[in-house]
Amino acid sequence: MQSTITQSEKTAHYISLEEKFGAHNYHPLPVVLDRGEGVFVWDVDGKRYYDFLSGYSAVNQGHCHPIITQALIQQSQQLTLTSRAFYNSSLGEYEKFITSYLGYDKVMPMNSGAEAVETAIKLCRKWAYEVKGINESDAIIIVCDGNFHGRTTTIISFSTDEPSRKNFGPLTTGFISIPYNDINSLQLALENKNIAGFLVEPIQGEAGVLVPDNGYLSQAKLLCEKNNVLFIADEIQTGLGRTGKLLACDYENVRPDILVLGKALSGGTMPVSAVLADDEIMLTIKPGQHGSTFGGNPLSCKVAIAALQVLKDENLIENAATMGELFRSKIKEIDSKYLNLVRGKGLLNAIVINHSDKDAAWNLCLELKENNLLAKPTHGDKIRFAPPLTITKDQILECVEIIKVSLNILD
Ligand code: IF1
Repeated sequence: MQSTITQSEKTAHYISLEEKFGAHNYHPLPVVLDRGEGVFVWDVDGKRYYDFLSGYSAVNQGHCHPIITQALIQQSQQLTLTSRAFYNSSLGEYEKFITSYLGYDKVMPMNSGAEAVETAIKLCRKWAYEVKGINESDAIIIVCDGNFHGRTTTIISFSTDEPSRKNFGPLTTGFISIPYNDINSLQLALENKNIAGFLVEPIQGEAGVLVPDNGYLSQAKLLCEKNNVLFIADEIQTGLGRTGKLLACDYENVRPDILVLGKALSGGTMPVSAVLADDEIMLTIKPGQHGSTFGGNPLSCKVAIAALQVLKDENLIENAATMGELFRSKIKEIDSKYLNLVRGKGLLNAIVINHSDKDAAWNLCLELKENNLLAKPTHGDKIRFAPPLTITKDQILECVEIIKVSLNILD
């Protein structure tokens, strides 16, 4: 009893600090994390949890992966930042590594996901004016309803999510939004000769893990090719093994013209993002036209090489595919009237809760937390399940049991 009181006081202390001194742009679950290793995190009271959020899919390689951490430590003692005013001895090695890993001519290194999406948008526009020949300022990029690509002013300009956009205007123009997973809408939109690009998430994450129909991405890519429009894939969340392939686009053998990566590119250790494209596109941006203080810093480069190497060396992509299959099949076996459906690919999954109480998904997450599993609701009735890709079969089975037992709270 004594220790329970101390525990909650400790947790309350940290929460009150964030409440008082931090901006209120988040509404976290009431758990204060202090340590992580592999698929587990521990709170300040030493309670252990399965992490089914993985830093929004950034921690694909597992928390504090020793090889990634070692790369970080080693490079942090050698050289962390030069700026791009000078060359550094890690950047070229990294650029060679990641372009051959993903099969592109060139990479543009950035930091956050939103920054990389911004970069992709700028690249697409530059290409539209200087290669495709659209009149300046007329280029339009097609996006999809329900998209999530980040939080910058330009990116929220084409968000269809009201809280993301409202009262942040004036907004950036040059985008049109069409229904996701609707090839006819895309075909229609492409009749406009000023279309420069189609920006798409291969699976919509924020929308609640919406998996498009088989063939949607490959047909979309074909239409883009026909119309000389760039297919831009935001694989920030879906990429790097999360969905059971290196890229979610690989399921349909689609090679994006511009590929955007982030999150797991550093294994969750620091913000590292990247934009990949071939020369015709990438070389439209010349010195002085785009950049970033931290983009391509030696520390990020060494960390990203290690993070990518770990994915392959530990067969995490294959593991995500098999563990994902197992997870969905076991969840489907749960007999609960509140469990509407489970969907996803690899280890990017979500369940939809069917309950009259609009707080049911949140309450279920609180119960999951009590039972040592952390997940976060999205859009009220959906819960995303995305553990690190290092998770084992026994752990998946234990977690399904936790979810099954926790669902009883909804009765
Ligand atoms: C938050 C979701 C995940 C992304 C895709 C770009 C970015 C993200 C496909 C921007 C970021 C995060 C950020 C996060 C919530 C979140 C998220 F719920 F919105 F969908 F991951 F599941 N493209 N997604 O998913 O990357 O600039 O953040 O590095 O709290 O805003 P960033």
